[in-house]
Amino acid sequence: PDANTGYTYEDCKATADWLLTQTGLSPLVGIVCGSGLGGLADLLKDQVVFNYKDIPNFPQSTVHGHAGRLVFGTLKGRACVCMQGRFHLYEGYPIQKITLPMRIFKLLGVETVLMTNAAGGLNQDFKVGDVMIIKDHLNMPGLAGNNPLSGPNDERFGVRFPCMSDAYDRELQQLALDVGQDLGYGDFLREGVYCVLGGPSFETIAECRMLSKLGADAVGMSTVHEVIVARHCGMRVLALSLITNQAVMDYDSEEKANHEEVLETGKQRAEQLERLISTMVARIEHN
Ligand code: 6GU
Repeated sequence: PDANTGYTYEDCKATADWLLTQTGLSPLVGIVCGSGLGGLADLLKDQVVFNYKDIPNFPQSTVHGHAGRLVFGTLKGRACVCMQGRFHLYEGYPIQKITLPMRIFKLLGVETVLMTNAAGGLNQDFKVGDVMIIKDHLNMPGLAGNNPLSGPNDERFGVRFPCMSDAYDRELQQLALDVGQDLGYGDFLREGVYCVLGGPSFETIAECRMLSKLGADAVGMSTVHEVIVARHCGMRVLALSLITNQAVMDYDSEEKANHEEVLETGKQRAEQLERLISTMVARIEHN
């Protein structure tokens, strides 16, 4: 695979078949765990685990807070595959490499993808520890020409010009709200627009103000690329942002965004987020 053309369908098929021969499992649900939120993978029963470095074509995780493992198993009796650790633009990978696992999910038989991430809160009504159900996104790298679907299009995955106005599945958003209410999480569940940036530097104050004016409620460095590739090949998507810190919007503020705070908030809310997702998995319907 090269940076301009990405992986071919055959490359993806080879990786998926390699995994299928080893596990014999064809999960309907795929999960991608965000920074500090990988504990969910540990809840899977009857695990079959692969280190990313052992999977043909797979990139490696290089970020603290991201293990690099693909975990197969069952959650509430449902077969799942879970990425414990994801890939980011700022790690230096070509964008097609970051999103390769979505195509592997598809070829494994996954129909629904649940994603989490850690994000900075731009919406002034949000508090640290809030969980935002993503209803739409602003794709800053994409607007500037860095889209994971750039390059030749293979129709076996999807169409050349996929629609993104329905990127985030409405039914799954409603299910997340319902499950959240049932678990007593209503107080910290929010909805909003997620803005992705390339990172790894956090935003300046002026950038945060700009993003807020543009309609973003939270800002981060992941998820959107995966969502685009997942939607392109017809999987349903739900994505949740844990607001791990407030983006700094004010020149008087003493706050400084940092990765330690991101991981610390992750720890405090992780268990509830895990319960939210596993309860959703139990209630997701597949045809
Ligand atoms: Cl404040 N910004 C970005 N870009 N990503 C984040 C974050 C902030 N907090 C967690 N992830």
